[in-house]
Amino acid sequence: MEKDTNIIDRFPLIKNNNDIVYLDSAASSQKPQVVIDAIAEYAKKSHANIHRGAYKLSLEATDMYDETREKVAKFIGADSSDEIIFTKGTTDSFNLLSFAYGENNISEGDEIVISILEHHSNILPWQTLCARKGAVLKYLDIDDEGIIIKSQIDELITERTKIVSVTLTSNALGTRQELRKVIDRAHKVGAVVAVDAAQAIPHERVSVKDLDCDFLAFSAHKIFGPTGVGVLYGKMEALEKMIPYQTGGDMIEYVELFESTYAPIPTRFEAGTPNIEGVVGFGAAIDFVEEIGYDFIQKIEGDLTRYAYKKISDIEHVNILGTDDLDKRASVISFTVDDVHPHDVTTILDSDGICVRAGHHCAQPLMKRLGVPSTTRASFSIYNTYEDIDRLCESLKKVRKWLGYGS
Ligand code: C6P
Repeated sequence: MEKDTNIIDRFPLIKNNNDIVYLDSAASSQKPQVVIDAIAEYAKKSHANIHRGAYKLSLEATDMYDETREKVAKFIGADSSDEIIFTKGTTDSFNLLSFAYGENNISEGDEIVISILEHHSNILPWQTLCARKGAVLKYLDIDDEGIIIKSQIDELITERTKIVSVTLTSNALGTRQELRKVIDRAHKVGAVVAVDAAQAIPHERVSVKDLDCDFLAFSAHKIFGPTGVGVLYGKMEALEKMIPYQTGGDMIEYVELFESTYAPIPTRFEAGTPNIEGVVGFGAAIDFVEEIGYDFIQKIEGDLTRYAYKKISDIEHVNILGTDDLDKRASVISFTVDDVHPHDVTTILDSDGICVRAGHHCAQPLMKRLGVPSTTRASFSIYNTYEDIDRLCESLKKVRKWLGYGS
């Protein structure tokens, strides 16, 4: 693959740092200039607090904030921008959801079903809800490829199940899940379904209509946007069953001495001054994705993943985890190196300027299930090249030799 200089030119950190090979976009993607500019222009020309001022500058900032809400709604196919709640990120979205929905809709003996693939942010909020309410947390298991096993779905999701919360793409393995059967079964038994789209939405169009999920969570910083901004989408009928999570400024209608009434949805769930510049930058990130298109993203990432999978598989003592069916894999490759701890692998790669992530990837139950303490993970985005992968592989071949192994 020739370097797509057009794309690389649009990402200043990539363009200006040839010494770095950034292969950690699953943790956080780099930002294109248009996103950086949108944040800077907002700060230079349009900043004021929102929903408060009757003056023009504040109204303009409010319009910009709400414009992104419209863009997100259109981006994921929501019925209305009122179904889009801005949060700090996917973690915040799940904490909001588990408290605000769980408080009035979960009782002792109810069951919540998640999968063993989940990121901690889609585990701990349910653990704490279950502990508060005396509910039971259950896990869907995976097969050797890292795909949720379909045959257990009917047995695990029963009349007692009230919430099913599952990821569309695993952050640790990169496996993409086909959730149709899970979602249909959950709805059949009257449960609501939340989908973690944090690792899916950077790579594929995610439609809440096609999924028919009740809730969806993702973060802006994994899709070329700023950190500290995310989304909880909810079908309006599901959002109406939620109580406020955080209380205070902006989320109220009237406050009396001993009781208050709340603002309409979604403002009801956005207490305090939000990350306005982050939301404005998020709007620019969505425009950027719509401009380049998912076909373009998938072509580049698909080519890179196929190339990397083959090259990494060919390295002796390196073991890739998850499926070898690359259609079921996002642009993420997790691997172990025989006899070497992933942190040592990462340190050696870093000495060659290669940025990959090592550890349990905030998915400790999955690591246990896979029988590994941790892995090294390389993830690719549109600004990566075959040359980046060659550099990764050259460095990887040195790892065991550096540590005194023959090969
Ligand atoms: N995964 C990774 O390196 P936040 O941190 O709130 O923006 O996103 C949390 C989260 C939730 N679900 C999935 C599937 C995720 O991958 C993440 C974040 C990063 O894999 C940081 S641990």
